[in-house]
Amino acid sequence: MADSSSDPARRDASDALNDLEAVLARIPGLGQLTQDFRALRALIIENRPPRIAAMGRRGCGKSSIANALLGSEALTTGAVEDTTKSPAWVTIEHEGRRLRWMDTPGLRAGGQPDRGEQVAEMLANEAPDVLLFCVRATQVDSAIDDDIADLRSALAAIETRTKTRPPVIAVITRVDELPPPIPKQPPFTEAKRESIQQATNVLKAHLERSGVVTQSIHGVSAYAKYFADGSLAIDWRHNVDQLAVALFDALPMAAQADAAVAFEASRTLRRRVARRIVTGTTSIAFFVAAAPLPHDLVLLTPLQGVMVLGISFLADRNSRARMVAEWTAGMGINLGAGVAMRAAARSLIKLVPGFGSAIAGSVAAAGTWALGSAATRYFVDGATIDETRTEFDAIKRTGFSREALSAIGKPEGSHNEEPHPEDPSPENGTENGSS
Ligand SMILES: Nc1nc2c(ncn2[C@@H]2O[C@H](COP(=O)(O)OP(=O)(O)O)[C@@H](O)[C@H]2O)c(=O)[nH]1
Ligand SMILES: [Mg+2]
Repeated sequence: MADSSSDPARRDASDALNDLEAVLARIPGLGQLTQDFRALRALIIENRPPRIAAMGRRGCGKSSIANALLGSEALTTGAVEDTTKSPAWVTIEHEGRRLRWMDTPGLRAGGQPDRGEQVAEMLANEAPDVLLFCVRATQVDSAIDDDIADLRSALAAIETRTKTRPPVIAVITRVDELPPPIPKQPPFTEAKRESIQQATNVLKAHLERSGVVTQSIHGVSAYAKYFADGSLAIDWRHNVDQLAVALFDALPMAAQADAAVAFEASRTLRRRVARRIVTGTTSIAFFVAAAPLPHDLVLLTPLQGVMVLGISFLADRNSRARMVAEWTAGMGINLGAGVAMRAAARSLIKLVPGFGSAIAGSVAAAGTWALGSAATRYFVDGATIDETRTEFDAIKRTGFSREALSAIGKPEGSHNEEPHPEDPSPENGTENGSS
């Protein structure tokens, strides 16, 4: 995914949202949309790759976890790490799916006195969104106090310099190595699952005793091998999807869209990002149409353009350009054109509101919801353009679904909208941009 600054479509989308917010700033009640505007900006415009720092002893399987999440052999594994190499953040990328990753044996590993200082500095300079505390399944009870002490030092180093503490997710790695030895690969037997549960309890007790707060603990097997063409040769991954969801939930919103694309097992995550984009846009559309503004459509079109653009970013990288073209032809809605109408929206800023509304709020919301659902079906779920158009026409005919009605005006409550330390808190100004 390109940087927002270098991407004209994102710049246009940003302008469109700014203009729209400026128009709406004149109408009382905008405050209730602050969260929606913030979500759209975070998910569509400000998005960046998630920064994940994995800490754990050499060979515990940190790099394998990055590979398992991405679904490719992006990092070499099993290699004896070069202890003279400085710890560093790397961007790992597979077919346009990107993660910022730092893989470190910890502050005290390596036997070099300044190594810990280097690790602390890397962590503080580019604070991780999430810290993955990795412990090999067979070692949850062996010298674990040292590992936890190291984790605490890392957290303290980050907190001292950045004033925030990243969420910690604990990962018990290589769970396939727990008894019984057979079968080695998933699906695991009841006995193996019991061993995993036991290891989890042990680590949990150690963490609780030491007072380190972790969001969750996951027993994971990350073992996978790939053929030269990238296809899977052996896939013994276990629980990687669950870890991906936990990571996603722990991320600030600005990193969630990229994470949803990056994690291989991520259709549900991409669907969740799409859904948040659609509910946010629908709320704003409802407000626009219900407000005493003329020319609702002039305002709604760019807004819907931003929505579909954001959803299109969730498509597979390799097929996105083709899909955007097909969408334009098949749906008769040009992705670029909607956003380009912002010039018209801008002229409206000067108008004094006071006219009756051209369309009912519920109709505008229904149309927006239907369009967003269609875009999700097409760009995320992989429906064909014909299926998408047929469903879209059906929704337009039968009208507003109950689901759409209940989604209007409130952010999706079921999942984590709990702000990451990086997310601005709701009371931190309303960024109305009313100038
Ligand atoms: N059996 C098994 N082996 C694993 C698993 N994860 C990693 N490994 C192996 O453990 C070794 C070290 O893994 P690596 O990811 O390089 O560990 P790191 O040093 O922590 O980055 C490699 O040979 C991996 O293939 C796992 O879940 N199960
Ligand atoms: Mg490694």
